[in-house]
Amino acid sequence: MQLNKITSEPVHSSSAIIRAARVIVTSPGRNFVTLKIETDQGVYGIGDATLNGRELSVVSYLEDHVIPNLIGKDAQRIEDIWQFLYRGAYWRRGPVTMSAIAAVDTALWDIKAKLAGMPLYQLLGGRSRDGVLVYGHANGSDIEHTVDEVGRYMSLGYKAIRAQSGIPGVKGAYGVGRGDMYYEPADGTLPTETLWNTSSYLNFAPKLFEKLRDVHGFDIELLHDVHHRLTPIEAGRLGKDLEPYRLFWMEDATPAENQEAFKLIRQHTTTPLAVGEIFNTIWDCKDLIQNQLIDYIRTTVVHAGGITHLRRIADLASMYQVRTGSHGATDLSPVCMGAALHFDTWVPNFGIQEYMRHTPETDAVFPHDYRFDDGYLKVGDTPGHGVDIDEALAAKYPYQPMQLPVARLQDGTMWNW
Ligand code: CS2
Ligand code: MG
Repeated sequence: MQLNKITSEPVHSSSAIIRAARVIVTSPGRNFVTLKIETDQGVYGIGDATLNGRELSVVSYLEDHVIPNLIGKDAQRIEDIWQFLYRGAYWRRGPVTMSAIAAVDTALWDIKAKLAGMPLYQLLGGRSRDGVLVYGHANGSDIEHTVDEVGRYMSLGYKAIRAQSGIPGVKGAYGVGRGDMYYEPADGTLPTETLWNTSSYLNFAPKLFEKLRDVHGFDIELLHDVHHRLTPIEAGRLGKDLEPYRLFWMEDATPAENQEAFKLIRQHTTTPLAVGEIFNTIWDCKDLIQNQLIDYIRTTVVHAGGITHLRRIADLASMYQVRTGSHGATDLSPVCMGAALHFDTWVPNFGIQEYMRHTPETDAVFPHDYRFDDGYLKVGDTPGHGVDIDEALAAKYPYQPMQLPVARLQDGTMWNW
């Protein structure tokens, strides 16, 4: 039997030995970190490793601690490599570790699907749907502007729209864009200071959705992101006040470290709850799902350990009728989006996918075959996850240090951004 020269393991006929891996950092308008893994079969795969505002920590984790362990391994053994990186680190979980593992995992699924000559969704179990329902972001400086923006997204074909608005008395309210395309929060080498006022927000938000339903009716799905700002009882009140406007979901109503908090929210409202964009393993999701305290789980390919781990989370969620609603902000690269769309095309308990659209510069660096079609994103049939990186173009956009904003209350107290 032929043996692997580096690891002395048997080489099977289907093996694809990893001979090189490297990290590519590019900033076509914002920073992205991409892992590229090459095999002796001439096939390569790529995975997203972007952790907004903390990008270089994942670069170091990959270059210094992961890549040396990959060389010589069989890229076909995705599960074994996942377990090796997760158990082998000893220090489990956390956003840096799990984003690095996700990048490896995504690249390996890309390789496996390319070797099989299939689009990734086929390997996962095939199509469960024709297209992936996405929600876009409408945001405005005030109610009138947000109402117009929702109308504009409807005319673009969106069936589901997240609405955020500037709030009188709140400087730098979350989710309000500065350009005319969408909201891009990481905007300074040092964090921008924003101001938060819970009372102003709680009085304002129901008025926004009342107006949106008055003008646009009930045939459009509306979503809203509270972005971790409320206490549990405040979140309960907001959910109750929003009930007449039938939201698709209310997102991140309170920070989720204390999962018990969601019991209190649930006791007060039937507005569906979505959580999980900052979760990184199934352990963050377990209690919320098993106690049926949420309706949508927002974990993503890039921040929650890749396709391999996201599948476990989705399977757990399916037992409790919790559906997926993966994070898809612009700080998740097109590589993550491509992989997510294959996952969404397969996953039985799919709910919705966030989609913010990348800039033309970003789209050019990451050529991809997914496309928007009347409110849905559709994956192509290119073998793999269908996203590539143009390295020569990527090299023209060097890394730009950027951080996310912070929030303070009126008296200067630090709050949750
Ligand atoms: C947000 C994100 O899309 C969302 O739901 O919560 O914009 C989030 O603020 C960013 O991804 C942070 O990097
Ligand atoms: Mg969010």
